[in-house]
Amino acid sequence: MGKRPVVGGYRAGGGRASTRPSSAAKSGAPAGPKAPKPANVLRTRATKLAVPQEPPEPREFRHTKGAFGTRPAWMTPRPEPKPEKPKLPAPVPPADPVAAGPTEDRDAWLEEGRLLFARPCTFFFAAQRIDQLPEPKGPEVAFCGRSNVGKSSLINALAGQNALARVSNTPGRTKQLNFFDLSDGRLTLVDMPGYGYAEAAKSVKEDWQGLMFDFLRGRPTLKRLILLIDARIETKAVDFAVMDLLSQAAVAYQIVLTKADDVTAAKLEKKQREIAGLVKLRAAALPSIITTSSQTGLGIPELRAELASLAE
Ligand SMILES: Nc1nc2c(ncn2[C@@H]2O[C@H](COP(=O)(O)OP(=O)(O)OP(=O)(O)O)[C@@H](O)[C@H]2O)c(=O)[nH]1
Ligand SMILES: [Mg+2]
Repeated sequence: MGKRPVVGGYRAGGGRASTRPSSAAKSGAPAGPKAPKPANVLRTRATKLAVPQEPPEPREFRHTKGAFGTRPAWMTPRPEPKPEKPKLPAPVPPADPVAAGPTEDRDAWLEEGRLLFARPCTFFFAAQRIDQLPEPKGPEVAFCGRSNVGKSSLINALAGQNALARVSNTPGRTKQLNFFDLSDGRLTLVDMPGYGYAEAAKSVKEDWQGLMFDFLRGRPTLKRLILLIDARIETKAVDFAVMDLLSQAAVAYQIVLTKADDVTAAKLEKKQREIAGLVKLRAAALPSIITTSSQTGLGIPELRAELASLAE
């Protein structure tokens, strides 16, 4: 196909033909095939002016996993520095699980308890009414607390006998005042009916509780009441009511926590603190609390020693 003719500056068939002399013509160089450009020729104005610079520091390229997938660490906003926590007062040291007793000559103190309970402990009387009580013959200690708190079990553990007092899973097992003679009259232990037994008929509850309170109020030989509180559960309103009644009747009482084997160490400590706070507010309550388990024997030597201090 031949070249189209140029007419008045226009190529026939459209398109303007250039009338300018070619750069080759301007320089006087002979027109011919274009020479290849050297590879390092910078073509743009900006890049021609650009001053060659040091290559940037290589960025650390850690990836973090975020809500939108993995991204480099430098894209992740830095977390705000955490405000400093206000300093809390130093924690109160945990209550000694068996806080009773002296720190000096403790072994001698414990030995007194061991010797007392090494002697025979025998059941000798049951009273269902207040006018049936046995003649007082020596110092007495009564064990009182909610139904099922572990009163009978604790008496068995102290005496080192399994079946001295009747133990039962059914609350309300002990329905009378049971008297046990320890070491030929040196001390009498009294196992009391429990209070706060929700299932019991109202008349029955009144009988038991009436008996319990009449005994507490009118027994001159009663040296101390051991008030049992279940370490596993919250202290109930009825327990507070009994503490108030004991204060009114001016009966000295000591709180013993039971079933410590069946509670976590943290919960037990919380309970000990709670009870320690309670006894501080009640004049008739002894400040020392004994934590026990009839199953593991925790606190039993300490409770024996406490009771030995009341024996004749
Ligand atoms: N894990 C555990 N269970 C205990 C402990 N002491 C008593 N129990 C259990 O608690 C239940 C009630 O024990 P009891 O000794 O009969 O309680 P109580 O206070 O005499 O009860 P009432 O006579 O009904 O007022 C029984 O099933 C015992 O086995 C203890 O130290 N640890
Ligand atoms: Mg009982």
